[in-house]
Amino acid sequence: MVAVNKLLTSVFLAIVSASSFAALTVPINSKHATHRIRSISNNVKIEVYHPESTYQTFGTGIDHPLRKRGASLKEASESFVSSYLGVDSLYHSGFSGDTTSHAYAHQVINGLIVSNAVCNVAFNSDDKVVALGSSFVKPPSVPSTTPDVSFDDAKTTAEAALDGTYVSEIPTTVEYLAKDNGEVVLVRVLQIRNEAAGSWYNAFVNAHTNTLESITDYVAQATYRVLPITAETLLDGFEDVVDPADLITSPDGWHSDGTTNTTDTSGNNVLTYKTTTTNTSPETDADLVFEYTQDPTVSPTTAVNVNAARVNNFYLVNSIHDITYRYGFTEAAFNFQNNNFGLGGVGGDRVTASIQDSAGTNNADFATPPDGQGGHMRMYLFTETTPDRDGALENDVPVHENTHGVTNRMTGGGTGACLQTTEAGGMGEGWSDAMADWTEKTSAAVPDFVMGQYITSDPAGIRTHPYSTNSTVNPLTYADVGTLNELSVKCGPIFLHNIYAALVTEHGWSPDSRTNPDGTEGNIVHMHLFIDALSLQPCNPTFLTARDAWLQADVNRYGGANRCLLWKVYASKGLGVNAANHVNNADIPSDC
Ligand SMILES: *[C@@H]1O[C@H](CO)[C@@H](O)[C@H](O)[C@H]1NC(C)=O
Ligand SMILES: *[C@@H]1O[C@H](CO)[C@@H](O)[C@H](O)[C@H]1NC(C)=O
Ligand SMILES: [Ca+2]
Ligand SMILES: [Zn+2]
Repeated sequence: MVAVNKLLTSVFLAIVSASSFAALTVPINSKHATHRIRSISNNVKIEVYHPESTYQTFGTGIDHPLRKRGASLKEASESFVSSYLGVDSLYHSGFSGDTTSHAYAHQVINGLIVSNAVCNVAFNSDDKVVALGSSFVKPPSVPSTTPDVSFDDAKTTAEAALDGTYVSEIPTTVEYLAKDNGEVVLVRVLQIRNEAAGSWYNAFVNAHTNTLESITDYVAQATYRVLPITAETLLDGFEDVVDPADLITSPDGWHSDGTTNTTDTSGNNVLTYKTTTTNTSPETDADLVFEYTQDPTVSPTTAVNVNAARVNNFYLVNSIHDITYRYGFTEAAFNFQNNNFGLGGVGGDRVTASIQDSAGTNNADFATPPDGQGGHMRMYLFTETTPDRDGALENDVPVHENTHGVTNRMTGGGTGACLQTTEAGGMGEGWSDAMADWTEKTSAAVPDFVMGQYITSDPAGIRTHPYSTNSTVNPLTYADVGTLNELSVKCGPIFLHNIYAALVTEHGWSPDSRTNPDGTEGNIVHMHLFIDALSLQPCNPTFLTARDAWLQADVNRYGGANRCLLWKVYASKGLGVNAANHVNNADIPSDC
């Protein structure tokens, strides 16, 4: 989602000193890394829990029992986890990228998986283990594996509690669920969706007591906060882009699903529509010339403006598909495509993008169900100006939303369930902003980055601070994570903006970074580390484990060449070597 509370942070700003954070004492929210309160409706809230992940990275790697024996990812990861942690696990998904292979698994007790006790193991090209994340639990006792509650009764409970209907094409399962009191409970697991309301959950209903125990929320959730108006004229940045499809990453172009060609805003990666999924363009163009000039003087709902918005959104989602594919968000790495061309992963899951969605205003959201179920983007109108403005016409917004799909799919092995805690969700918001920051660069300059200034007609945009290397302009540090709600946890991209700046200063800038990931320039290095770290990091990462995943990604791909550069940036924002529990630390390794 893109909306944010600007007022909240003004409170702590008064006490933050950008230059000396050592003396700062902040209330610690110890639940940020493991819990999150989800609002189902105005009067229903549910606090979800994910056992804390431990995360170890191993530099150039450690041995595992089946190393160099041609074992499958499943065999290698299960045997390593068993020997290293003494825990039984069941492989869920995995893939091999260009520098690392990744396996994702669940803990197993009495033959049943524990839904929220997971692990991920990464192997380098030498078949050594380079990273292990795990949130395994040791319950004092374990309830019977036999449900007392029928599926129909659990379904009734879940549908009533979540105001939606069971998604019958997704098989229901019986699993264990770890609770924050150390117990595990037996649960029936089923998907519940309400398309009109835009809600989409995985529901965990206690199979002995028939109560809703927890949810996974697939939607990077919408809020409807109104933003301040300041008068400013509409920007006009439209230009014609000819044949933008990257035929390496979208081999049949953007207007084909591999079997059928289209002449509207639908293809293998995305279907963009207004109101109904068949409303993909009133004037389909056999020559694929989609030139609609936005008329900013009339309502966004005027036909020409609907078309301009639909085409722009289609262009952006395809572009993000193609760019992130180049850097590793492939079919096997759980991306969004209908036809996977036999390259792994589960297909049938292109993004559907609804523009000018009538469900809300002044926001946007993106739902990321597991691999094989389509991602769903909703873009709303922004009502702070006359006429209204269209979120689909400010590139920051669709890029931000689409990136929720990338980060939710790549973290934790395509489950869509691994950015669920407050801290991980907050970083998700940050990565989405950072992707927009990256895609909008046209030179080596690294100006401050502002999100959402067009839709709000506010030069300050929708975040509390611009992203800036200047700590007066953006004083947020790691310590702020402990005090803020997730919408305001924007420290992730603050680090990322500054890491980007440092990498470009060190290694230069490539104008071809969107299609050529092989260069050595800083913007290319940055996007490799960004994408690589997503698959490496544990389920529900914290700022600390996400940092460690970046450092390990640098070892895997660049032999650790950027280690000191990264540490210096992290330390400058409070995430130094001895940072912990949302208390800043500025230490860097002694050899840096
Ligand atoms: C579909 O489009 C592709 C690429 O634009 C083209 O090569 C192919 O011949 C088309 N297929 C059909 C059936 O028209
Ligand atoms: C940082 O921003 C402040 C406030 O805008 C400005 O006064 C200062 O000159 C900036 N510092 C640098 C190094 O640009
Ligand atoms: Ca897929
Ligand atoms: Zn968001």
